[in-house]
Parts: sequence; structure tokens; C-alpha cells
Amino acid sequence: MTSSIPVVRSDAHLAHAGLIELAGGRPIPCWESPERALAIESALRGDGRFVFEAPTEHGREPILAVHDADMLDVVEHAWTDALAAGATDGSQPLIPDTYLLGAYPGGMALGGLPASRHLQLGAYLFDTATPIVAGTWGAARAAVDVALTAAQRVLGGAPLAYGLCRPPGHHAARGMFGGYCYFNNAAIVAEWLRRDGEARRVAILDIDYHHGNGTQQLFWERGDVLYLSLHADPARAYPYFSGYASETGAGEGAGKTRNWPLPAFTRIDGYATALAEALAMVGAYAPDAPLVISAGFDTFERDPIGDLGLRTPDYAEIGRLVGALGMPVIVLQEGGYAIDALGANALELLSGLRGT
Ligand code: Q9C
Ligand code: ZN
Repeated sequence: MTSSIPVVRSDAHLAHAGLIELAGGRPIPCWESPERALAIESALRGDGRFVFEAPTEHGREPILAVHDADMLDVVEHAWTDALAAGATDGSQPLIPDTYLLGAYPGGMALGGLPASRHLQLGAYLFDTATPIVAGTWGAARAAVDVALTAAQRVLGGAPLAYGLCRPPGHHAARGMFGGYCYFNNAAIVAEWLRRDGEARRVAILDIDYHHGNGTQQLFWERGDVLYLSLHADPARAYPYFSGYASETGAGEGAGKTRNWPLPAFTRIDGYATALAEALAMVGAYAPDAPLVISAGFDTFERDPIGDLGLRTPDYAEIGRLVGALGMPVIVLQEGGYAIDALGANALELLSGLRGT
């Protein structure tokens, strides 16, 4: 009998709730909701092939190995600073009214930022879909611990572990967050595998619908971390500004970033063709650490914010194709917003990876 697959999960995400985003200028409930993780957990609990565990605390150090301390400070304190300043009554999530674009300074030398962290928010957050509430900091911290604990399970001998990260991570860059993401769970794991795991070559495969701009930025000039992403063409899909096929890394990292922008309505045949190219690159790179998968299910045909055409059994096929590499795998949850199908899609991916 094959042993159980460790699933690392935390309840801390439940307090990252009451979120909103803008759709055509109108506030709507955020697609990235607690119900997503609850749906996945309940599907896995109903299956019997999984063993559930809480994360262990890894502290700030692994986060600071990847993110700027001042960005961390804003995620931690924006909510309480806003309350203290009377800038909110606490009933609505915090969304910046001003964004510090790269074009702001022009030739100027800027003199500083406000001391209050809620007034700094727009200098670190790049979109309107990623609000801050009282439970955001705790949830984002726990998601990192979930990811690192899943990684520990695989280093400890499990061939496969799943980190049910919420909030997701792959849009968070070194000094900037957004896209429902605060800390880049997958990047933190990759960096941790390099440092604490003493690996020399780590590969990240990103199968979320969206380009993982944060992960790409973090490892752009790194030869020791391979970043491969299949996603909707940024010419039509968020995050719009990165994920084009011409982006392949620089310096030591030249050729160690690769992107497969996909047309709308791509089905499993077209998807598998791109995936085979990515997997061949993983094989040629010969990682000496577990494969890190940024797993989004927003590639699903009924996803409310996606336009690709994958169906539930296709995730098992993806799992089998990746599993054929014969590598240990750390699966970390990213996006996926068709709540009624999320559990089944996650089950299929994990089953395919496990070879059952
Ligand atoms: N109309 C993840 O899947 N808003 N993030 C897109 C499109 C933000 C997605 C708006 C989407 C972020 C982890
Ligand atoms: Zn996504």
C-alpha cells in the first residue's frame, strides 16, 4: 500500500475574509475567498488517501530571504495603523487610493514616505484586488508556514506533499505584492531549499492561469532556480505586463526563465504540448531538490476569471506527465475560483502525481 499524502493546512486563512475587488469600477466580493480552501480541504478529507497536519512556525527569516523588510512591515501594520489613525472604522478592507508607479519620480529624488503604514500601501501594492484586513497578516504568515512545512515533509522522505496555501503567492515580488498574493510561498520554498536544504538547482513549475510575475522577478538573474510558467497570454490576461515568451532571464539566469503564453480556450492537447516542453527543460536542468509546483486551477474551463479550457480529468493527466519525471514534488496552492470544481481538480492533480 502506498503511504498517505501529507496535506498541510491552517485555519488562519479564515480571518482573511470580507475581501472585495473592483470589476469594471464596481466593488464585488473578492474571487479569492475562504470558501476556496474550505472546498479543497473538504474534498481531500473525503478521500482517505491524505493525512492532514498543521504547519510548524518558521518565523520571518525565510520570508525576509525573498521579500524586502519594508514591504513586510506594510503587510503587518497597514491595518492597525489605519485603525489607529481613524482612517477606517474597520468595516471595510483597506485598498490604496494612490499607487507609486515607477514613473512617479521622473528625474526627482523623492524625500520619503509617510510614517503610517496604511499611507505607504500604494508604494508596495500594485493592484486593487489585494485588500488588507485584520486577518491578512496572520493568514499570509500561515500560508508561508504551510508551504515550508509541506517542503519539509518532502525533504523528510514523502514523494509528494500538498501545501494548501491561502492566500496564494506567485504575484508577490521582492518589494511589491498584489494579485491576491502577499508573500510568495513558492519562491520562499525555493529559496529555503537552496539555503537550508542545501540544494544547488531548484525548479519551479507554475501552472496557474496567470503569469507568476513575482516568482519570475525574484529569480530573473538566478542560475540556481529554474522558473517555468504556462499561463494565459498576458496580451489579454492579468498581470498584462509580464509572461511574454521573449522573457527568458538575464545574467546568470539567462535561459533559466521560460514562459508559455497560451491562447484562449486552450484544451489539454495544446496544454500538454507546452507542458512537455517545460518538463523536458526540468529534466535537462537536473534539479537536486524536489520540484516546486505553483498549482492554480484557474485554467479550468468554467473558472469565472479564466478563459482556458481544461477539464477535471485533465488535471490527472497533468499530474501523470509531471509524475513521469520521477522527482519528489511539493505542490503549493495558488489560484482557482470555480469553487464547486476546486476540490475535484485538486484531487485529480494529486492522484495523477501519485500515479493512482
Ligand atoms: N478581470 C491568482 O490567481 N484580478 N491571482 C484580475 C481580471 C486579479 C489572480 C482581474 C487576478 C489575480 C493567484
Ligand atoms: Zn491565477
